[in-house]
Amino acid sequence: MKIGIVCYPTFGGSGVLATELGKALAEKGHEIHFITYQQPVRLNGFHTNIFYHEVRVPSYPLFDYPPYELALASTMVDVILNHDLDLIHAHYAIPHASAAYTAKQIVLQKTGRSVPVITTLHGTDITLVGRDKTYEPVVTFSINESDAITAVSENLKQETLKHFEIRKEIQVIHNFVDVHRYNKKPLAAFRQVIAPDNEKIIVHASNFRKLKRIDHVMEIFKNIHSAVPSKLLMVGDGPERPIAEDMARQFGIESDIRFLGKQEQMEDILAVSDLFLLPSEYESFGLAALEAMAASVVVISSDAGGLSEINIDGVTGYTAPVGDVATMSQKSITLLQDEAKLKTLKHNALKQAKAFDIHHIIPQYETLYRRYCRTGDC
Ligand code: GMT
Repeated sequence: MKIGIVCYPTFGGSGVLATELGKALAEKGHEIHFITYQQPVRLNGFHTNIFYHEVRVPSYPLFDYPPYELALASTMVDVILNHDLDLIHAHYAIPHASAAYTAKQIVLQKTGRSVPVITTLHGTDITLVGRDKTYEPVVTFSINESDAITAVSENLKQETLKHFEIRKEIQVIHNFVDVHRYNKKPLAAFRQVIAPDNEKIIVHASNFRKLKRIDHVMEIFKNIHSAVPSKLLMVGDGPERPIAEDMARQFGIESDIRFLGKQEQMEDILAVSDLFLLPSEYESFGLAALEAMAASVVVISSDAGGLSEINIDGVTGYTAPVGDVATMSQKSITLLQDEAKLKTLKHNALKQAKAFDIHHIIPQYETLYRRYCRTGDC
């Protein structure tokens, strides 16, 4: 099939997921057209079945706010017509689902063909931004006008139904991970540089927004550090980073924390890590946690949103209510002091990640796409 994927090209989970989906579909012989304002970060290397169409927003002195959504819709029309796309898969409702709706109407008027639009809801498009009165009517409308809607967790499906008037079925297709890619041997030299005295390695990765509770990451690590020789790797960047760096200095543990910034080779970092901390206020799914589990890293997380659908308390890691820093710290310490238990949970984490392996999930998207393809075409 010829599929247009519209997504954010950044390090955020929705963009990562959409890019990995496109790459996997291309491997299976589909023709994939990414339509976005920048080359997606995970779209590296050449593939004969992958095309990238950059959305350019011409700037005019009149525009205080460049109309990205219009440029996106026009680019989508162009790509649909010139490449005869079978369908558009929009990741993240704002503004992708509404731009896809506009493009669909234009193509319908021009050619009489109704191009199916599938919208995948990822999280903050529903729980934060989408619920804002400024956007809500457009979000509700464009979700309802999508031919199919998917959500990345059962929790996100329920949140969507609770807060929006949705008249259509929402199918849950969980996020996925390529276990083969993450389940790799640790690089001994890298571990040696990070933890020369064989300290435990704790890691956190996110966009450092308030919702990620970076302050709790720092407090949990302070507690772990006081009981177990350990190092903390902070991967990513965002508004809370200066606060975290300040906290590290206040706690006097700055020499045992490395802020690595945005990283593309997460698998190498995870391969040397023992625990992944994700105390977020909300996660629709927590793709970063699943990637950690695929690298046999035990996850200590909050139980918010869809996190409990992947991180099973006491089995693959531990969960605690948002803000319960004491429990998250205590569970981490007890586990790090018990090698046998740590080994068991690492094993369980990998086993659980395998249930979300890319090879199980891609066929679910393909089955969905086939429901909307042109008669006899696929
Ligand atoms: O978590 C973020 O801030 C990024 C955000 C995004 O839209 O890229 O991630 C959301 O989508 C991911 C992929 O489906 C999920 O794994 C994240 O849990 C979700 N984030 C939130 O719900 C806060």
